[in-house]
Amino acid sequence: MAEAKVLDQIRISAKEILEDYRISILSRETSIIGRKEVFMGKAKFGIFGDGKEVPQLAMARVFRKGDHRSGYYRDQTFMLAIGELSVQQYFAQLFAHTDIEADPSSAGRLMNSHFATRMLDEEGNWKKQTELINSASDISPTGAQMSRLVGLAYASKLYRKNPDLSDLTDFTINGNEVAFGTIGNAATSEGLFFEAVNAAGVLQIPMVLSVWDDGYGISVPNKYHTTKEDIGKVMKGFQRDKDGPGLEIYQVNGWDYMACVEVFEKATKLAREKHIPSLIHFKDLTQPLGHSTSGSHERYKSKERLDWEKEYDCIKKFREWIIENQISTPEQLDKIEKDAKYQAKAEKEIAWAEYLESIKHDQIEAAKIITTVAQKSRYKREILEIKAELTKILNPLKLDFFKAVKRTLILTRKEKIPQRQRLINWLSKINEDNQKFYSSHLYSESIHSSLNIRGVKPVYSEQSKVVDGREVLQAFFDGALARDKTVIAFGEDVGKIGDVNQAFAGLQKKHGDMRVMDTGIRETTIIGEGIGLAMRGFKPIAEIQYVDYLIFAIQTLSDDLATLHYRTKGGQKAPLIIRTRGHRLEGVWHSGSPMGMILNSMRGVNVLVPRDMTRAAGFYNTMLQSDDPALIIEVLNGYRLKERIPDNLMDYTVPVGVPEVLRRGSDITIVTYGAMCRIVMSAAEELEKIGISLEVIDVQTLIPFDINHTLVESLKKTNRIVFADEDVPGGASAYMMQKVLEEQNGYHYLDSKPITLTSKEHRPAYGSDGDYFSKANAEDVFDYVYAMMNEADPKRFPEIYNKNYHIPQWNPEVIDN
Ligand SMILES: Cc1ncc(C[n+]2csc(CCOP(=O)(O)OP(=O)(O)O)c2C)c(N)n1
Ligand SMILES: [Mg+2]
Repeated sequence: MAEAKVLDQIRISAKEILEDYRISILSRETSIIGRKEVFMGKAKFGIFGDGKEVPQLAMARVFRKGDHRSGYYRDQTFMLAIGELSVQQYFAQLFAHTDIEADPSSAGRLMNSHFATRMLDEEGNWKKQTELINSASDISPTGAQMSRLVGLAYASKLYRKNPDLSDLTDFTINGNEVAFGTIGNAATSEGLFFEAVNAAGVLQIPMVLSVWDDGYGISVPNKYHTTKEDIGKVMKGFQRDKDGPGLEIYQVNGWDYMACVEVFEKATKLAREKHIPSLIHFKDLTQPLGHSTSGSHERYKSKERLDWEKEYDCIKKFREWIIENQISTPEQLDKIEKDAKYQAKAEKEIAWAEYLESIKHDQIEAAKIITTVAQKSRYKREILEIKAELTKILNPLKLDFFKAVKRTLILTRKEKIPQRQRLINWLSKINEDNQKFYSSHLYSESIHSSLNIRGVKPVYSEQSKVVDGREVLQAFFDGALARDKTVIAFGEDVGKIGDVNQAFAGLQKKHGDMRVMDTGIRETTIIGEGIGLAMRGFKPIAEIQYVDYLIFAIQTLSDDLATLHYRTKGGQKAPLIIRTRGHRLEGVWHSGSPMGMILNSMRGVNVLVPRDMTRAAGFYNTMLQSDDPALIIEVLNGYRLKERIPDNLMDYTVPVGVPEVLRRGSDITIVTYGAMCRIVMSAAEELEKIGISLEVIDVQTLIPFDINHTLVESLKKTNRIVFADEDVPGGASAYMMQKVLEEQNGYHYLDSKPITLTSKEHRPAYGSDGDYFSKANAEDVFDYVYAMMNEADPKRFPEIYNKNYHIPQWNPEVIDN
């Protein structure tokens, strides 16, 4: 009777419960073995999902095809239960096996327990998500899964509310898809968590967010993380009630299987049917093996706590519950345990054997060739010692062989031994392989790569209208929204007023509030929203109001967006366009041009810096056809400058990686971008008057940068070069200099010291004078260029100032010393 009652209540058969139990044991055993493998030196680091098994089994019960997960490193039980991970694959990742088949989540690129499903086919196109279990790729920064979770859930809402999209059945069936989030208790202290939860409450989206609360974040107990030590309690203000919509907040003991199943059923029903978000606080979870392999939890947990954790281990409780309710017998459960443990061990062994096999071939080859070189070399003894050292290494890695080969080649560098060539060939093959294993897929490698989008020149006629720059963009965005129903735009003030500079003015009214939307002030979640939407088939244009405020979102941009394609080795992508504006206007927080910061943190995202709105429109058009993500920075003080709308506005594109020569000249090449183009051009006119001929080049795109190496061609002609921008000294100007002088071998052609002309180190001061004396201006360009000519030909270009007036970066006095 008792049995029937329980099973009736949760509508799960005894068989299913026992299968869940089996998976919980399989998962736990995987953790236990994994930890040992790390301690044996077979993997570098291990972090496991022990102590969180039971609620994850319950989550897997309600998760359907088409749904998405955005979680963190504790979710192995869920991934096993949902059938998207095998124990063997789990171990392949632990061992850093670089084969996609072996580790589909990351092809050995991520540390263990960073899960992902392969959402793209081999050509880089989306698979049919509605027929798949979808898991966004995990990242390590705590709480960072939250921002994209909002986008993954929001997509369902947009799909349901916009009937025009109902045929996009690869991504949605009536917006029924739920986005499941998971997060640790300690990570809820991150601003990302609160920002995303608030956004979910505002947007009313199908998000089911679980907090796995084990009382700790590494060694730090909840007392230091959470007000009242209870995140569920703290979140009560978000509870939907008579005052308005919000989230449904639940609190459940994570060791209580039945309660876990029930709560997921309730929360998921609300999400799927009504798009009401939930937060479920799973309390009283444990960490039987401690936080990770980095240290034991006995160091910081009291005996009482450790005893309690043993008592409340969720699997122990699950077993007790099964027996108590006569769903199975202890003997039967013992048998399940024994089989599951056996399976975990067997799969681990296969994973290890396959990993070894994958590197063995090259190693044997290297060892063989080293021996043949040794036979012919004067350094036979030393080389054989190198080889002997290799054989002493317990689990030799690729790098051990690589180093040994290099040492052998250095030793024999003066010898003419034919076998040396074989070693060199081996090195070059390994290098090539390793490029594929460790460095591919930073950018799209599909036919939709932005590098494949050809440039289409603007066409003008007598009918071409002359308008404010912002109207060029407005016309383009209008056309883009009309042309492609998956294009959407959102950000602070983007909806009703059409952004602070009016490029979307009237477009919400025309295309609807499911296409052009206002958001709250929450930059990092704006980006996350864009990532999630892009991962679900939209072409989002996410706006950050000023480039100065991009800093709030750098974490999401850098850790999530920029790494997504790389960290999944082409398994996932987010073709998101981020629109922002900057470079120059007023004061410390409205004039920034932190391009170096952006370039150094966002490799993996195109960084495009159009000098005017026509160029910007061309870049939007390029990127809307591409599957690379891009940041497009418009010139903040250019919206009211007059431009002509190209007649072919919707066809015209600006290619990425192709600089444009704005002015031909013969004395000095000046390389710049963005708002500086106009300034440099005006200085060039003044310089022309006194007989100095500037070649002005707008690089247009910083990532990718001058793919055809045209800048060095200009330098070959002028032999003098200046890199000018509005970043701090050593910022993007240094990046450009490295590209031209080092990558393009520009140093060969220099007759003068190469110069960077930048803003001051501090942020720009307010007002026109503050701007003038903080940022590079036309007079600075003139002075720097003139000083260069003065040094080259003092007779023709006598010094203008005396030695008391110092031109930074260019002071002949300093150079003479
Ligand atoms: C932004 C960030 N800060 C610090 C860390 C280091 N770190 C890794 S896990 C962790 C504790 C997380 O605890 P919790 O969120 O409770 O998850 P649990 O590991 O307990 O499941 C910390 C501090 C990190 N990964 N990311
Ligand atoms: Mg924790």
